[in-house]
Amino acid sequence: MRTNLNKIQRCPGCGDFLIHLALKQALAELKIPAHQTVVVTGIGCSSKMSQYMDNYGAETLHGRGIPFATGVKLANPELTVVSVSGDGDTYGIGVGHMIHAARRNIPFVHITCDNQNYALTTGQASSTTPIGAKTKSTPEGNELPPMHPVNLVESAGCQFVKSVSDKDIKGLKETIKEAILFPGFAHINVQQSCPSWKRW
Ligand SMILES: Cc1ncc(C[n+]2csc(CCOP(=O)(O)OP(=O)(O)O)c2C)c(N)n1
Ligand code: SF4
Repeated sequence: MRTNLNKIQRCPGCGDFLIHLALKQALAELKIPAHQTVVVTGIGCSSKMSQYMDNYGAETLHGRGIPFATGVKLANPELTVVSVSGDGDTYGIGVGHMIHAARRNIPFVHITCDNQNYALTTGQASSTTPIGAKTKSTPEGNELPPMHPVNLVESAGCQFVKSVSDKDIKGLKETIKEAILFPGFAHINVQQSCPSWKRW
């Protein structure tokens, strides 16, 4: 939580508003006190979320939120630890950490805000960009097949993997609650809208 913050830096219509709201509501409905909650993020538009929550938080390095969250949970298993980052962060630069978190099954939640692009750096193609999508880095259309994150994380051993749309705010909130209560590593892939760059 940043105490000197007077503005949330997001574009109008960004799906991160909905994911942020669902996470806050889930924590409130489970009555988990702020001083027992840590939200860890990587770097990206979605990763700014740790600054905007009322609990403890850490905005770490690009792709490195998951190892940081693992360390927090190991150091104090009583804490509720939620890691949040984008698809570039989770399935690109940080994909190795995601696979090993799934294998280790340490009980914390990772939420991927999957807007199918690297948004903070102005919309380059990521691991989940569909074939044909025109982005800053693929002006003629993306030629690479997208990764299927749910299959990937499941095959690495994760026993709680769900995919939810940011538009299903109630479903997302309930899924986050289930994930927090799950006694192992839980991963939620949120299909996130990004009106500024995701135009496919
Ligand atoms: C090691 C490193 N490489 C590259 C960057 C530049 N960088 C900052 S944010 C970002 C993209 C973030 O995309 P994503 O994780 O999908 O999150 P989004 O912004 O879409 O929410 C990149 C490449 C960085 N900060 N650190
Ligand atoms: S660029 Fe996309 S992900 Fe980033 S704040 Fe704007 S709408 Fe949200």
